[in-house]
Amino acid sequence: MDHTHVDAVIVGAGFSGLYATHRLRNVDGLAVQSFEAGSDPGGVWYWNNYPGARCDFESLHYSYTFDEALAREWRWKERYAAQPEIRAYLSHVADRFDLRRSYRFDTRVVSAVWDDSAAEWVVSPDDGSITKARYFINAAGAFGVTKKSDFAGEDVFGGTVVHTSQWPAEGLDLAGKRVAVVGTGSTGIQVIQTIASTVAELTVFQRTANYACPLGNKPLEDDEFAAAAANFRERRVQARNSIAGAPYPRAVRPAMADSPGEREHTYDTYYNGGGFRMLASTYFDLLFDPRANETVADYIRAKIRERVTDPVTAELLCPDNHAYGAKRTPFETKYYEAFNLPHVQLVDARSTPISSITPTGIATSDEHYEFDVIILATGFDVGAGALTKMGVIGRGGRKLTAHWANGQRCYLGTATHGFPNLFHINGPQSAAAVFNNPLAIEDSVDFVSGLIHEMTTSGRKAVEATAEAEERYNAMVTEVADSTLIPTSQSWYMGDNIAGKPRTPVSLFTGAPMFRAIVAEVQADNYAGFAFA
Ligand code: N01
Repeated sequence: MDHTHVDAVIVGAGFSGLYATHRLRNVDGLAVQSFEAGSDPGGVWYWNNYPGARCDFESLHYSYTFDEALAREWRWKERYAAQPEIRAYLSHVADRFDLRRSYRFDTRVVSAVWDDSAAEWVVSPDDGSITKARYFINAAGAFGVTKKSDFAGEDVFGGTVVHTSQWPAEGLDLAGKRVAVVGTGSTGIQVIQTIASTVAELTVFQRTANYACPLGNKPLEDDEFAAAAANFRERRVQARNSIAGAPYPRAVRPAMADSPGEREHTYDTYYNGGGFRMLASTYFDLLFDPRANETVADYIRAKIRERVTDPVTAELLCPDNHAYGAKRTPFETKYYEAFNLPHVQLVDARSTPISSITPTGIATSDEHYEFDVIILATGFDVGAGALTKMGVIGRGGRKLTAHWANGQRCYLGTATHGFPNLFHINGPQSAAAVFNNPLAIEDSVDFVSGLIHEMTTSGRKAVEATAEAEERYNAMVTEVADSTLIPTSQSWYMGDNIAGKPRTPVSLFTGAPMFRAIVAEVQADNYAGFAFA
């Protein structure tokens, strides 16, 4: 059969795939073929176009750093960009660096098989073509697979049922409708606060209350943008050297070293200050010491009680079964005030779980509710789920799904033993879950580019993580997670949200600087942990 031959196949056209395509093709001079299942660039920002979708990292930080002119010319409108603006930015990047010509859009990779004798990947997308490539780059992201619905009856529902990550491109008119939202994670909170004022009735099904703090969004002023542009290099270096990959003030004190009054003052300073500062800039031991954590948890619960008028609803909205930050922290804009509206009600889906979707609504263990629209904000199978659906077969015919049967393991979040020349951009066990993603992505792509350069200059054809390096790294990822409060809660951080998924930390929870130091050491040590052939 006819086939195309390139140096690298890249899957995905989000932040990862676009930068990988630019770096490997425009900078490193490789022949690249990229594939994307969506019709346009954007990745997670293409698919997640639900009402209120917005990034909770500031736009001035949540953007590429590899090209200073790009950073100066793209004038972000808001402090925290909404989905359409991020999608437009990525579209601009694709045009500016002439990336579209390397892509086949609306095309999904369905098989990727390693041919050991030729030392190349044989990649088959769903258009019937075949592309052979020395390198196979997984830039499909961690949030590409929607969590399967837990509820029977979707097919019998007479109205519209929609998952937030599969929102219709043409939009959905919710005005005057009776709407249910299931899920109160980052996504559910964004949807609820956005649609509450336009729908006729809103019923929120909450299984776990969350610690949401104000996002602090506002228009980005000219002087803020000018200051960021003037100090571009310095700010980006600071960002990379900061725990979260954004230059937030670094917490330097343990919580219990302060008096209750001093703690209150510290939390007051950051509660409205925006995004992850509440975690990164208050006290450094919030994620390690349960007593320290309880102080911030109490503070946020008190804010919820102040903001929600009905005491029963307020109590239900107060988290009571996990530590602050042990589940990924969500951010909000007048979310709690939405529950003060007379047509918004909260259902406790923990004590009265949803049993099914019916022809006219939702049945819980003790009541039936009628709806026109049901919105499932129930999350994702986070990790390399998209890659596991691509039929990946490595050395000796080993399936990737079999290799990962006991958990997704990935040396430095980059390489998997038995799968030569398969490189993940922030794959499982990278630091990306707690690291400003565009920066984490650039670091990951640059590392892969360096590895490929090393192979080219030394005349090697294949490289993979050794079994020992993968095992040792996995042990470290687990040990780091175990030193925090994260495993004490149930969330996608540990794979808990997907039934039957092995419990494994999805990320290395060290923060950005330590992860970057580990990677730099591996590089300086002639790519220790990688075997070349
Ligand atoms: O998903 P989630 P998400 N019955 O898994 C509930 C990123 N993100 O889409 O906690 C009832 O966090 C579930 O309840 P519980 C961000 O990293 C970023 O909100 O399992 N409820 C939970 O409330 C985020 O963390 C931005 O008890 C059920 C919710 O559904 C990640 O995406 C914006 C249920 C799922 O929460 C995922 O967020 C948005 C059931 N059977 C998202 N099953 C940015 O700002 C599930 N739930 C960048």
